[in-house]
Amino acid sequence: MISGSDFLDAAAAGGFRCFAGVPCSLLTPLINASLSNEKVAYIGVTSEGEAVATAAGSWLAGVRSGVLTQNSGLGNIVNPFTSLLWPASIPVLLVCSHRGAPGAHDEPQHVLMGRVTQALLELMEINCSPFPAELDDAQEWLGRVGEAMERDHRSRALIVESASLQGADSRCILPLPEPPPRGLLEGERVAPQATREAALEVLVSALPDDAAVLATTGMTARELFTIGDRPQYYYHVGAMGSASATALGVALHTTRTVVVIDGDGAALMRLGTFATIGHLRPVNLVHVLLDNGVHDSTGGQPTSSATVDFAGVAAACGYTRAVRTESLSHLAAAFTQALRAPGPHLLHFPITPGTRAGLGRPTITPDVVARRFRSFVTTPTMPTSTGDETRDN
Ligand SMILES: Cc1ncc(C[n+]2csc(CCOP(=O)(O)OP(=O)(O)O)c2C)c(N)n1
Repeated sequence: MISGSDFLDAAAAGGFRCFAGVPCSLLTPLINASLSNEKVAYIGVTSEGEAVATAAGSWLAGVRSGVLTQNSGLGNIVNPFTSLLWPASIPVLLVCSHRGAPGAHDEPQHVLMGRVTQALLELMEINCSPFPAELDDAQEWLGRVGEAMERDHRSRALIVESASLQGADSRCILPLPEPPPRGLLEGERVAPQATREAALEVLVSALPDDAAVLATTGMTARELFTIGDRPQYYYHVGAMGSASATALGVALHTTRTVVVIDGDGAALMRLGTFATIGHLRPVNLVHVLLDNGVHDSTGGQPTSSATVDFAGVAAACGYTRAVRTESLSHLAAAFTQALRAPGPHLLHFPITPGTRAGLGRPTITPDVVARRFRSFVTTPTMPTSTGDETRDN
C-alpha cells in the first residue's frame, strides 16, 4: 500500500504533471494529496468525460496527463475516449477505482459496474494493470509506461482497489474561493441573419497568428477546414460536447490565446464545462458559441437553445465577460476585444442553420492534426509588446 503523495511523486518523475478528475472515495488520498502537490496539478471537473477531454487538451499543450475516475464514471468516459482520444492517438493514464469488486461487499449501484470494469476497459482496448502495491513498483511502472505511452500513443489504466491507497478517509479542507466578478450581458434578441460560415470568416480574419483554435464536431470543424486549414487548428471529428473541455486543458498549459468554437447542441451536452471554466478562469480562453438552435450537422433537429441564455449561464458560472452578439460587426468587435482582455470570455452569436453545398471534411487524419497542433502550441511564442493587458494564467 502506498500513499497518495508517494504515487504523485512517482507520477511526476514519470513525466505526468496533471490529472483531471471527479472524486471517488477510493481515490481520496490521491486527490487530496494532489491539491497540495507542487509537481502534479489536479483539475477538478464536472464529469469524467470532461476529465478525459481536459486531459487530452493538456496533452495537446505538451503536458503528459491522467484522469482520476470512479469506475461508475466509465460510462461518461466512453464517448470522449473512443471519439477524441483514440482517433487522434492521444494517450492518457486512467486511474480508475474499483468499487463493487467481485467478492467485496459494496453498495448496489456498484455491483454490476464492479463486475464489468476491467472487461469494459479492455473492450475499449485499454491495457489495464493493478495499482502498484509498493513505491518501487509505482516508480518503475510510471517511468516505463509514461515513455511507452508517448511511443505507442495508447492509453493505459491502473485499477485501484479499496486497499490500494493509504489514508482513504482523509478530508479535504480548502478555503472557499473568492466569488467571481459577474460577466456583462449585452444585446437585444433579434432574428439571426448570418451563416456559420460568415461568422467563421469573421473570426478567422481577426485571429492572431499565434492563437490556437479548437472547433466543435460536425459542420463547424468541416467549415473551418474548408475556409482554410492551418496548423493551429484542432478539429473535433467526434466527441460532441468535449471541445470546450479540450480547449480548457490546452489553455491551462499555454500562454497562447486559445479560441474554442462551439455549437449550441454541443455546449448543452456538456454544460457543466461552463462551470469548470468559470471556476478555473483561464484568462487566455475565448469561448465562441455559434447558436443556430438546431443540430444542424445531423439534419436540423431543434435543441433547447431558444430558452437558454448562454451568456447568462457563462456569467453566472464565473466567466469574466459574457456577451450575446447580434451582428457580424458586433461579433468582430467583441472578438477583437476578447483577444485583448483577460478572460475567460463567452461570445454567444445566434446564426442561421445551413451550410454550403458539397461541404468537405478534414482530409488530414485526427492523429496528424493532434501532433501538428501540439507542436504549434508547444513552440514558444515571440514576446509581443502590444500594450495589451497581462493575461498569465
Ligand atoms: C456524443 C455524440 N452524440 C451525437 C453525435 C452526432 N452529432 C454530430 S454533430 C451533431 C450536432 C451538433 O449540434 P450543434 O453543436 O448545435 O452544432 P451544429 O451541427 O448545429 O453546427 C450531432 C448530434 C456525436 N458526434 N457525438
